[in-house]
Amino acid sequence: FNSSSYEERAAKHPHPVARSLFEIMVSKKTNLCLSVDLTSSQEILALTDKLGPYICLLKTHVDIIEDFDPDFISKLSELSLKHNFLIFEDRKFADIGSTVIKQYGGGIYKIAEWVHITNCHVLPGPGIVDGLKSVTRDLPPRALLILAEMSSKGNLLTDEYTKTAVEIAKNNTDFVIGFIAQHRVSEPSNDKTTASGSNADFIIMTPGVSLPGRDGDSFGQQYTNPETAICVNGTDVLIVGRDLFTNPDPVSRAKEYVSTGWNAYLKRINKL
Ligand code: UP6
Repeated sequence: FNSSSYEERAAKHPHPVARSLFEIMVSKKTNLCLSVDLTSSQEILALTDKLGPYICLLKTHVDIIEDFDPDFISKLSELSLKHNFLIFEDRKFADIGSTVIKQYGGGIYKIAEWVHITNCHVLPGPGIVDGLKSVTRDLPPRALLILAEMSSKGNLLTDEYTKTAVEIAKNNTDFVIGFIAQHRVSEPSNDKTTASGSNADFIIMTPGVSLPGRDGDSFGQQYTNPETAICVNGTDVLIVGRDLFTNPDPVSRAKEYVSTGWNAYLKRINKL
């Protein structure tokens, strides 16, 4: 697996969003992403302010918010500066290029304007990536993750699908910085003679992560523990939702994820 440190990867990475994510991870010593799947904007802001010091990334599902208004965006953006984390809207775009252009750049949410990272399925083919990329042309640096694998039981993302997703990512390294996946689906290659982008250092982010005790839910979610995710499966960022936001003491729980996740990372890079 990728045994380079986040520092080394930050120093070499050509994409500014990947660089800032690695730099945040190093300076805060955390690889935790909070998936703040709450439906009230007040609750989201309050929990984000509490857990902000422990996370490198905040993952949102902005379309589940019941009382969404543009003021929420400015408050969330202020929190991202105050606590130094990036924002990832888990929009899972899945339509043709010309439609995702409007979904990403327009509507009520105007996701591209305030979100550093978003994600998409590549089910429609590479045109979805071209469409999304075209929205970011005049914006500050923006990045995309491709869904290469899913955590849910019976999902249809076959090995062949995952391979194609990796190929699409390699052809778009000016925008795609990594994958939502359960494993390290692509390693940087040492072979300098291969096609452009094949040396890309993709960031793996894994949802369906929980400390022992949570086995799944009644709708097919499956969980891996943080150590396995990092040391065995080679992930870089742990995405945790319900085990944090339904916890009566989310700060203590977040600290457990931070220390477990960071120690597992140090073990992987042979620094522990
Ligand atoms: N998510 C998954 N699995 C995937 C992709 N995304 O669970 O393969 C997202 C869900 C949710 C979060 O949409 O926001 O990650 C997981 O939440 P949980 O920790 O509460 O299960």
